[in-house]
Amino acid sequence: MSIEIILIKAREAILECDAKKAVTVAQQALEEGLDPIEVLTNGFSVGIRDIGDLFGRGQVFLPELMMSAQAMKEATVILEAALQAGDIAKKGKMLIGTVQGDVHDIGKGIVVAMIKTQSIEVIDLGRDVPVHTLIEKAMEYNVDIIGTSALLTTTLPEQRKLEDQLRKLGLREKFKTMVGGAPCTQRWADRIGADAYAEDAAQAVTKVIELIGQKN
Ligand code: B1M
Repeated sequence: MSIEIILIKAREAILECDAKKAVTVAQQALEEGLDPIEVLTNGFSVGIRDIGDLFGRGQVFLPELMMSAQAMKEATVILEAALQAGDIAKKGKMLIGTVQGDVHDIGKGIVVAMIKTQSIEVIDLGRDVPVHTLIEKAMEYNVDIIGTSALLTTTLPEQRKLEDQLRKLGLREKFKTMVGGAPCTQRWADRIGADAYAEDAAQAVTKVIELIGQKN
């Protein structure tokens, strides 16, 4: 099956909220030797964003959105497993979490999977993570970078809270920070004083490597 057909089917599976189809398409993609990241980025992710737009316009409802998210997660697990793990803890360490009040973690999962392929250790605290936990764990694991993902305009201020809290505790210079998530922009990162912003998982990898270079 060609990459074009796989991408169409991947998008369809998410729009149809069909986890079984999503899993089959992910497996087919791997059997065909296709790039898992391309299938995630240009297939499944397009579907989840499209369903998000329909949700935003009131054309689908929360249960469908949740089923689509579940289908996306099941496909993601299969595709991520095919990514090269690489040797852990060679170049640096990063802590990452979705900010408090926010349960969106599909995109963060893709970012984590991509960064792990670069011999960078990633400690993923999951979702709905308070700022104080991010800081405590960053200290405990002595990481180089703290990354936060925010998908809601209402939770975006948590990224600013992290910057403020780090400054208040005199820890701002100890860590590099990176922000991401759909409502996030370079302008926002500049405004709050984050060290880096990444639009997608591929850019996140580039930025993380740059940040680690600046630390060493
Ligand atoms: Co929600 N949701 N959702 N949702 N959801 C959005 C974000 C929304 C835009 C949909 C819409 O209305 N059109 C809207 C937000 C509106 C706003 O704030 N402006 C919204 C809403 C309103 C809500 C609820 C409030 C709905 C409700 O309950 N009434 C609720 C909130 C719950 C909460 O968090 N407290 C809610 C719930 C959910 C589900 C649970 C059903 C599910 C999440 C499941 C999960 O993640 N486990 C869900 C989903 C799936 C979405 C959409 C459809 C898709 C998100 C996604 O996975 N995108 C989303 C619509 C959309 O995004 N267009 C939507 C695909 C993913 C690959 O992209 O996450 O952007 P993304 O990640 C990218 C980049 O952003 C970047 O790289 C990733 C990979 O390329 N990136 C980083 C992300 N993090 C990064 C970190 C980095 C660097 C880069 O460095 C640290």
